[in-house]
Amino acid sequence: MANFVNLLLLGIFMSANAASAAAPGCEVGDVDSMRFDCHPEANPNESDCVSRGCCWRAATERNANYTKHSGERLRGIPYCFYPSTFGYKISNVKQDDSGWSADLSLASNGGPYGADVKQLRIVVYFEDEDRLHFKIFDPANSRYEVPIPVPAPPAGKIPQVNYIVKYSEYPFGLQVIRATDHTTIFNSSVGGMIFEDQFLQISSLLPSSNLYGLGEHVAPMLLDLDYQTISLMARDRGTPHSENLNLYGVHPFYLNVEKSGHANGVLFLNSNPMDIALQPTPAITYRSIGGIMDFYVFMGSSPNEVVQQYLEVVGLPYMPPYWSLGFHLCRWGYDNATHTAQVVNDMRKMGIPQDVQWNDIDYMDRHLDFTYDKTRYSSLPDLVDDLHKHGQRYVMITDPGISSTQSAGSYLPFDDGLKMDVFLKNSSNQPIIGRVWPGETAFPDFSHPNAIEYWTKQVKAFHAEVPFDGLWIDMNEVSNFVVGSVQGCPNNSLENPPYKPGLGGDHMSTKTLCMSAKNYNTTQYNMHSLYGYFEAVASMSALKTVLKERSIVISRSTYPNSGAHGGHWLGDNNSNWPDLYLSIPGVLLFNMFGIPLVGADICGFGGSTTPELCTRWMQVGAFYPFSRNHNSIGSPPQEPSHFSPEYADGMRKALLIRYSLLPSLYTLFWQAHAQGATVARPLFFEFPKDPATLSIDKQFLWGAFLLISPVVDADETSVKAYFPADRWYDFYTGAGFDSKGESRTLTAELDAINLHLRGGYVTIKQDAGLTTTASRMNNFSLTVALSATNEAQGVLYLDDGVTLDSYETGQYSYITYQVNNGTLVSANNQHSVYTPTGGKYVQRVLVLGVDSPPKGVMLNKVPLSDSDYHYEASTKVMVVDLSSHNVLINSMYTIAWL
Ligand code: MIG
Repeated sequence: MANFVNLLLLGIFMSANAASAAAPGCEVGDVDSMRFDCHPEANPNESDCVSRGCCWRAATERNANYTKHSGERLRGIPYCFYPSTFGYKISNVKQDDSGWSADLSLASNGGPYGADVKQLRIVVYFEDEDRLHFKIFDPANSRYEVPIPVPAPPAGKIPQVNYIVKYSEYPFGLQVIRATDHTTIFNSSVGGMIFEDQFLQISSLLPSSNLYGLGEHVAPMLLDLDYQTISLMARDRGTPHSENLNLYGVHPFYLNVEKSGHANGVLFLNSNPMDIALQPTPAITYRSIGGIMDFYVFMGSSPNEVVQQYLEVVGLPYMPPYWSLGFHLCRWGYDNATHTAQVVNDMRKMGIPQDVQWNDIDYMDRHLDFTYDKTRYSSLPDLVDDLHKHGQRYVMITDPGISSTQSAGSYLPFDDGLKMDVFLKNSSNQPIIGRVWPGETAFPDFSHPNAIEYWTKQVKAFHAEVPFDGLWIDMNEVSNFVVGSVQGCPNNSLENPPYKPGLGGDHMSTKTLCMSAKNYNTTQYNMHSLYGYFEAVASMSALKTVLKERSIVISRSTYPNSGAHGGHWLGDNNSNWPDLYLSIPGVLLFNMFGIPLVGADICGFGGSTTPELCTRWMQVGAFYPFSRNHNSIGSPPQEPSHFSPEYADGMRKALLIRYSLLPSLYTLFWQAHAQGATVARPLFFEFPKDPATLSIDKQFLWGAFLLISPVVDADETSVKAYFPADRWYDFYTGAGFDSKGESRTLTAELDAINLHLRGGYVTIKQDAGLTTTASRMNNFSLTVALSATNEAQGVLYLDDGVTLDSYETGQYSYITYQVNNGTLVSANNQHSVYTPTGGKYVQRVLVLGVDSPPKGVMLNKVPLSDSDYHYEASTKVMVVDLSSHNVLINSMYTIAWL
């Protein structure tokens, strides 16, 4: 009898399944790639799947394994997928001046992670010619939205826009189509949309699988769409072992390059922990555990324009001080100030450029912020003084955790924090206490209205003791050595959300505070990944008040808009070759995110470097926009001055080239600040129509004009470099060649890094000194790299390098260079207010690619004497010596050759 019942139940069960597989809407799964995963958690099975209102069927194609991956994530073609009838229905569509709005009603099963918001509202803003903005939210209950500044939607009439927006009624989906070429940029008409309190999901078809971004992660530049799930939630995680693990920062922005070479981008403005699932369809699925759906779609249509359009929303990068583009030296484990000073002296003695010396937590008294050890570091103020006397700078680390265990009255950073009520709180409204380097600590809530005043006070007090020049803000994910707090965390739905993103199997509060910890007006559940961002805002604000000049904040954790307040280093890498290589896509990624002041720990943080590795790393690191050698405690020394001349010479040479190029690098930073350009950029940004460039991340460009082709492997004496179709010139000899889009094998001895100038661009150099202070006293030179049509152009931005808002207040000069028909025109007529101190001159002009010996050269139409120029027939380089002609760099002049 019992058996009979079982059989009967089984029979019913099976027929129900048969019905479900054939259920309306399940045909969508006939094409494996059109399946969107309805059961991303571990151990999917048919009955769970069906009870979610989804379809269950084995996959037919390759990769039909649907196996466990990374411990708990699933990877492969889903067996459990959404029917084409799953989601919301749109009604009540109303046009207005700047877009339209509508109601969305749940018209099928909702999600399995809690109560669904059955009535949603969508508002679509036609914000700009190339930017669409839409929000899907709960009209009845206001929910957390990301508090970064974004442009207000236009009040008036819709401008002329380069896109068409369509929607499907049921299931509701939005389609955004670029008008000029009818490419569908965003398309969520695939079903599976869910909006619950703690689970928001939306999928979109991608126009192509050339996808970049979605950081922070350590991975090759081109994303893998083979059923990969990227998790985003700020986490203190050195050297992740999987490319998709969540890391220090959160940037839910991607850039996509279409077959045509046109590019588009999408920002999901959400700061809750999330998974982003990629599949080869190609398609993307966002699964966030909170907030609202707030999307920006950027039409491009070039990669450079996509980044520009993105930065118009999240904020342009700030303008760094000139000195911050010099070389920085740091380590964890300088036992005392004398040791630190010794390193600086060694660098000077060896004649290796250095602008900034740093200290790690070693300098602190018992690891207390805003103190220094009066024994080991008693001479710290003298060290800083000495640096300043040599035109150098000093930066030290500050951690967010403020010791909560000092006796009352003995440690103002804690006492002030209590008084000003700025600490994050636990469920009983007391400061939540974690454990970091100083022991038990409270954590400032940098989003608190009092935070800037509080932090400025501490920065100011410490600056009166140690006159530092910038702040290194570490551990701000926020990092915590215990899970949640010293008292643990309450057991509630914020700590244990019904859907937990990947996170490599971590708890939500692994290495951080409880999710239910309270910010001023919300919880860490929402604001966790903004901790470092708000700390950077407060730190830059404090520095402006205290220093009254430009400075740097180098932050480990970042979020969109962080670039407006400082830079970033890529965190704890290791001294090995793969990490040297991966630093390049890391740097390129953050340039796409609007944080161009970025670099990796040169020579590697953890582990022991080797002289060869460190030399190669110093050479590529000399071309990181932010160039800092940093080392972990216990690792052998890796300061350039530590190596024998065989190695140190190659390091010095690379740094001297960097220093000679600083006027051009600084101009790139200004273009980033003023126009949203990238500083270091991938080759595909300049050559998007050349498919060979789409995955190149072992070479990169500075702006449009300098190609950097480093050695990233051991024991190499050559490097294979790709040259997109254009004219290229060897940086060292000036000899040029025309590439048809080809790889070349270049000699790469240990003493030099391969560099090529791109035809069509004018590079502005200044003779290198050993500091930027010294370099700025030197004269300039120009290198004109002629294109195949004998043309070139360039710009130079000049200011004093330190004054706040030099550009905004007009205290700068802007010089343009135009070259054609054998004539270079330098023009200062757009803006010419700043003149370098003492007046600086153009000493030399090199013209590369001059086909035949010049018959004569004229400066401002006056012939130069024969001894003022010469021509190298073997390289086709013409050198014009202007040293006896007093040509000011910021003046109008012409140079013509026949
Ligand atoms: O728990 O301050 O990423 O650069 O040297 C480690 C010591 C804390 C982590 C940073 C690293 C720094 C180190 N810090």
